[in-house]
Amino acid sequence: MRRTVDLRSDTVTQPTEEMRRAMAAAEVGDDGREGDPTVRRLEEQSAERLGTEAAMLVPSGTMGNLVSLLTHCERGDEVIMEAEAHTFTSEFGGLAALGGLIPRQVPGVRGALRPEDVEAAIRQPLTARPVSRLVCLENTHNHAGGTVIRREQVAAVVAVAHRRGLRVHIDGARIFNAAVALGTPARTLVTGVDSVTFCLSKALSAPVGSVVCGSRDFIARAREFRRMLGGTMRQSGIIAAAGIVALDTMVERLAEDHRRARRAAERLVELPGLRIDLDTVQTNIVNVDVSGLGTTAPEFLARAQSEGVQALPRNMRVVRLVTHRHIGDADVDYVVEAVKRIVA
Ligand code: TLP
Repeated sequence: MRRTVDLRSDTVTQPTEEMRRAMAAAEVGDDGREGDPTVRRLEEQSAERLGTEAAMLVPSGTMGNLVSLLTHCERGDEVIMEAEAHTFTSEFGGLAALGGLIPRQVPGVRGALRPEDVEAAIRQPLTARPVSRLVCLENTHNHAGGTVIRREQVAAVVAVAHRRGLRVHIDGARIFNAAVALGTPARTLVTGVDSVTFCLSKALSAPVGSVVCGSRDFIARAREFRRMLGGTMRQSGIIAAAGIVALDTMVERLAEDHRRARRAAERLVELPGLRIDLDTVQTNIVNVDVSGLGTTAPEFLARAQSEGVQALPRNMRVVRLVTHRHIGDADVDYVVEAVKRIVA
């Protein structure tokens, strides 16, 4: 039977009933003045989970990353990041346009920066050179296909960066996917880093919100940049209430999304003309290269859409499939059958 399966992103997840109830009942205050008690609770809980001194709610992952970069850097500074980092490819160049920062793209291995490549990219402090100030990591790495960065890999980059006087920020939009996939607490994956942004509004199913975590001093300064960017909200406990439910109830179940992504990938890779690097299918994202079909990703997706399957192109050759809370086993079966018809 025909159905609609939305694999465009885990951002399409709807808030749960429990989130809606918590939002309706939330105790709130003016977060731009004396503070909002529910936001404070979310921030304390987030700091505790990520093992940092403090945390701050922001409206989006994009703002969380930008605020963090602005807080760490001065205009003209250079920020080392993986070549396909979301902050570089998909945040409208905000770091350069709004922060005056220079992105230095370093190709990684399945999304992970190698410490020796980071070291080589750090500039010697000479006259007229930009100052290498910050290294950004992304975990999981969206473009590489939701790949995880292990704690040793993070620690190795942190060691190089700190030895050379640079700070480290993690775009952890999907850090809990990484934590669940590795069976490692999120706080262990960010040990030693100077700041982290994670998102409540993706696979964790909250309607809005991301959280920036760091030291007390870092967060105090970040609050000024959040206000500058218009990200200081008022009775935002309404949003935070859903975020608390997300952290309490939505983390462990991410394993189901990972299992379904894997199941989809293992079956799709059997079909002629489709290429998937199964080693990259570690969490809830599957990159499918459709160029072997003699078609482009947008053409393939138009066919998929007519079968009720929605997804987004990564580029002209690669389609991205994202599993999430609204995708069940029957949806995976349906997608595989629909793709079989397209391939045929
Ligand atoms: N990613 C979104 C879109 O690209 C908008 C998606 O569907 O995957 N870091 C990473 C690694 C992300 O994947 C995203 C969003 C962000 C930051 C930005 O978060 P938002 O959309 O909350 O600004």
